[in-house]
Amino acid sequence: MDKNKALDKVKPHLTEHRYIHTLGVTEKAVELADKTGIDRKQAELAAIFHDYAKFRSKEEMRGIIRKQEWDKNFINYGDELLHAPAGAFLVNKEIGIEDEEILSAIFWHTTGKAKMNTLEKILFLADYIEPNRIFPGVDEVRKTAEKNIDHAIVMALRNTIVFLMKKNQRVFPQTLYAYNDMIEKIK
Ligand code: DGI
Ligand code: FE
Ligand code: FE
Repeated sequence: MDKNKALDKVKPHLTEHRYIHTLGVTEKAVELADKTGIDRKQAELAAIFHDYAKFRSKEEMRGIIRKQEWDKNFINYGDELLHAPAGAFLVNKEIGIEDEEILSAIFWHTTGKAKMNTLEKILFLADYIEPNRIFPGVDEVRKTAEKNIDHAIVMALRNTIVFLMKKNQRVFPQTLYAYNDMIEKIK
């Protein structure tokens, strides 16, 4: 699917703000794909559809996760997690994307996981550092990403884990596994 067709398809599902974020993630993901030598069209499509389910009802998303018998923790660890696995499902069913690597990158884009492949890493990081993001610490991660993508991912994971801890929220187990796995990689 070409870029403009994909953008036309995702746009009605997003707010203006979320669409602008999506354009930023797409730009970043393509840049990181070129840097790591992976397929830029694959990175582009994963980025365009990564937040496809963001505005679906929580009940619909929970229903999908239950029916697919996916990790119940996606339901138990905070509603923000629902749109990633639900999005992978809906992008496949409604848009017809069948590339398992794209679907997996969308599935894990919020939490990360242990042993991420390059596409999964790129989408996770692009979502965090795309140019429209403004939150404390993002510039430091952006600068680090210029030099070392794995280092930048560790920083993003650490920031997210600390952010959740400061709000007395639980951390999704795979996010901790992602951190443990990436920490070993940068040694
Ligand atoms: O959808 P976006 O806003 O672009 O970004 P995202 O998919 O990374 O979602 C960010 C939200 O997800 C943010 O509110 C923090 C939350 N989050 C990320 N990792 C975890 C998490 N929430 C919980 N409870 N546990 C996690 O491990
Ligand atoms: Fe998201
Ligand atoms: Fe996003």
